[in-house]
Amino acid sequence: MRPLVMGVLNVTPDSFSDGGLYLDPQRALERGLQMVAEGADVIDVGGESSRPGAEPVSEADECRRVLPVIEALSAHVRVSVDTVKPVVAEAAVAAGATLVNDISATLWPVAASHGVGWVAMHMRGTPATMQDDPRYVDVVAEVRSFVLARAREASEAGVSEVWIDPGIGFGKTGAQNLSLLHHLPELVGHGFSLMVGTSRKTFLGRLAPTADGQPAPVEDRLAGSLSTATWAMLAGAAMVRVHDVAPTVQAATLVGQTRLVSA
Ligand code: HH2
Repeated sequence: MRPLVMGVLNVTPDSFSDGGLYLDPQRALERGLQMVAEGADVIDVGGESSRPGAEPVSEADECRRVLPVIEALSAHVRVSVDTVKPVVAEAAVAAGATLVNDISATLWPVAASHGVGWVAMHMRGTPATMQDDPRYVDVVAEVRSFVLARAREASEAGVSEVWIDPGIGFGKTGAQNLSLLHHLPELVGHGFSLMVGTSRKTFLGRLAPTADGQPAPVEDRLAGSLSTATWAMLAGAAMVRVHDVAPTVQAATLVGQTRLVSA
């Protein structure tokens, strides 16, 4: 079986890549269905940007943004909700989401009480402060022990589907992101599925700077996104979170087929 592809659908005015494009629920639904047609296995609906310095959103506004989209899309595909708010997670599950994608790694009680899956992602601090001089003694060991501890807590609380995610770009320098990618196999084999999100992130833009030394703009980060998603899948990620679904599904299919050949 090939690794799963989670398509990103941000119903926000300010997400770093697709902000402002899908605030209208009908447009969001169309974008979601387009990603389903391209082969997405899960659509991750988010109503609050986590980019550094993003404006906080109230529970009511976040619900207003995500719930109609989740309700409509969940008739067609598995839907996850990208939130850090228990109230929003609960309402999203009632609307049809079956996976809580939680960058704060705190919402497992919601997943436990509703019998849905949960993603434990590592972040240093909060989105507002996470990129202020991130330092670790050993980034790989610290991220691994954090996500595994949270995952075990969730498992003990009764969550049967637990994902771990190193949180690429969440309070990490470019070098720390690369180190985490290099050591991804150390997150595999602990009893939890690994998911990874590198899609269009700034460190990929910095690897391919423009002529004046600026990071490549988001629309020019496909090569980095696809190669790091493929890297992650080969390293054992069971799911990648991406904006560019069609090419990533091709890469995932290739990874799945090479596994069959070597079996
Ligand atoms: N990255 C983003 C948001 N949610 N969830 C998981 N599990 N892993 C990730 O790497 C991850 C995530 C950031 O990307 P995006 O949603 O495109 O941007 P924004 O936070 O600005 O809405």
